[in-house]
Amino acid sequence: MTTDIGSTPTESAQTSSASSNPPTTHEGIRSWVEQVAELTQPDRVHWCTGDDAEWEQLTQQLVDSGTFTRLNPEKKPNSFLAQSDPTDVARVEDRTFICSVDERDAGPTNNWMDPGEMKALMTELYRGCMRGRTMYVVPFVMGHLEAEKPMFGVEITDSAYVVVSMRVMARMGSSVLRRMEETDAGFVPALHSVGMPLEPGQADVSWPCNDTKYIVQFPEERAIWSYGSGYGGNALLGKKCYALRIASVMARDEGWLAEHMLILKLTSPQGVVKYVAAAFPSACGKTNLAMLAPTVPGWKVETLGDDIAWMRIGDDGRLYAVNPEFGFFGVAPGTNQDTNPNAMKTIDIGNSVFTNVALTDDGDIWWEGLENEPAHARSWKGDDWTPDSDELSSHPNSRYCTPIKQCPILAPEYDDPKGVPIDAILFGGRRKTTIPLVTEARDWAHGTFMGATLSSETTAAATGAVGVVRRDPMAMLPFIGYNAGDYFNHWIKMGKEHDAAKLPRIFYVNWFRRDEDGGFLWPGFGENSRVLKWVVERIDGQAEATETPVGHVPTPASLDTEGLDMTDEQLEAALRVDVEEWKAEIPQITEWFEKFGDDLPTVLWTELDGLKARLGD
Ligand code: GTP
Ligand code: SPV
Ligand code: MN
Repeated sequence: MTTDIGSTPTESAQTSSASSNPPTTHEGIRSWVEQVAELTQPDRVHWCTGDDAEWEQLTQQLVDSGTFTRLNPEKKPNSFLAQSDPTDVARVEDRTFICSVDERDAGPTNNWMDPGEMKALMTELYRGCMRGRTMYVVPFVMGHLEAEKPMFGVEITDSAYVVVSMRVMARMGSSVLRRMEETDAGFVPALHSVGMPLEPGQADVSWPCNDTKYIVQFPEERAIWSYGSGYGGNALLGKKCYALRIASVMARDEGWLAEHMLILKLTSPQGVVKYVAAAFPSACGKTNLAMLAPTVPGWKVETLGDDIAWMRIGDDGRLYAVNPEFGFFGVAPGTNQDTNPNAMKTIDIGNSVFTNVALTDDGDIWWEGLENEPAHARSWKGDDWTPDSDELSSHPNSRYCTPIKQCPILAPEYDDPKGVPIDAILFGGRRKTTIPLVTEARDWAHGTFMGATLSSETTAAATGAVGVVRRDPMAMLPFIGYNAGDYFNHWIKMGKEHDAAKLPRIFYVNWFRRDEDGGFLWPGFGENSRVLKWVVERIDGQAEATETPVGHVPTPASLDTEGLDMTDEQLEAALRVDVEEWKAEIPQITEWFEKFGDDLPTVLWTELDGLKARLGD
């Protein structure tokens, strides 16, 4: 490592005064870092190595500053709890912008501002915003470093919490920087600041952030500017900002797909392997399905990813998926030994960061739905909490951030840069009514229609109202980096330009349908393996289905219900296609499609006409 002229003897080789020589020969990175330092005026610049010593140093620093509480090492080794500012707990969709050159290219579903105007505005916000702080430079790669074309990024941030979390969530540090230098690689510049400079003598707070927030993507430039929030989806810029918003634009231009999907490997009792990708909106069950412990005997699930899939057509014409991430940033509440034993095993190994969950008196974490409810704990807000408290112990969008390599059922194919050939794509959402447990699309265009009209109740993963049904196309509403009409067209084109027989079959699932008393009709979690089994049997031409106006739905007998604790009536209700309920969807779908004007592929109008006709007018 190069010696920094400006560093004091006590500082590590990677930390320097802002003006000293950076430890890289990569001109593009050097000049960008210099430029940002000039604007934001940090006290120090730290080039992240990603090594253990750096982790030790930064986590200890976060403990000392009160951002982190070190958990009891006998319960959760090398793990930490962060309590955020109570206003900075989720993605901020109303503060998220796609600043394309033309407003038309952001489409009707994104916030837009002229890129020049946005840059002028944010430049003023960034001016001096890192005063009194350290500026961290995080070289990272989404996907494999050994990929044919590695997808590099550099995040500049003034948050050590972000650096530590990025180390869990993405491949980052010196090895990535070296590869970028060797190949003089291009990269996505991703600038982040919590937006809280410290004046001389001013004490820091445990979770610095700013009431003014901007999460901004510049799609043509492939650049990301984020300001004012420390929360995962707003601040770990490799994740939603890069791997979904910017990558979806790259994917459109280059003929592939960047999707909000889990990836799993399913092995039948006969040893037949299938790979499934599934898109459910935020906090609607991807992590849980990805790590499923099947209740159907003999079936095995292994995990490849729980949030993002990049999918490209391979030489054999099949659609191959890779998970560009390196960790899980999972919803904590509801996770337990019963619903997701594999997530529990993953976090129990340690090396994890928990945000906005409760701290037990013996230094462990707790959240709603976890076993062993404590008699007393410190809530996510730092208050005394007991089971009688009126408030939740944990924020509904509290999260665990944990290395994917610790997952006991991680599929070995995770390490293959080529990815896995996807056999089935599932779309799904949270709907109390209307949507059956599982429906198979008739073909790719119909599947695209299902995805494009996907609807779900909003969750705590984003700020704003919870429980409101909205269209969330392909579970990508907050993540499509361009005009959603063009995005639908891109999906349709994928089906037209490639051999349909080799593409995945498409299904629509709903684990969240309710009975009259408001209870879930379907037990979900491990029992979802019954639906996966039906999906595989459909692909192999073995399972029966009823042709309904909305697609192929299982006959009750075709679903494996051996040992399932459900009455025939309940099962029938979970599978029911209620023509009146569906007729009520039509005006909503029509209104949704009308938003896109001429940009909506006509095929989708044709699909809607077909649905209307089948429902009978
Ligand atoms: P993001 O990380 O926000 O993209 O979410 P995700 O799709 O990975 O959601 P996750 O799997 O973390 O699930 C969110 C919530 O849904 C948790 O509280 C789960 O307990 C609950 N959940 C997951 N699967 C099921 C299911 O099959 N049935 C029911 N009723 N709830 C489920
Ligand atoms: C989501 O909201 O879909 C998440 C969590 O996966 S975050 O990465 O914070 O956006
Ligand atoms: Mn997500």
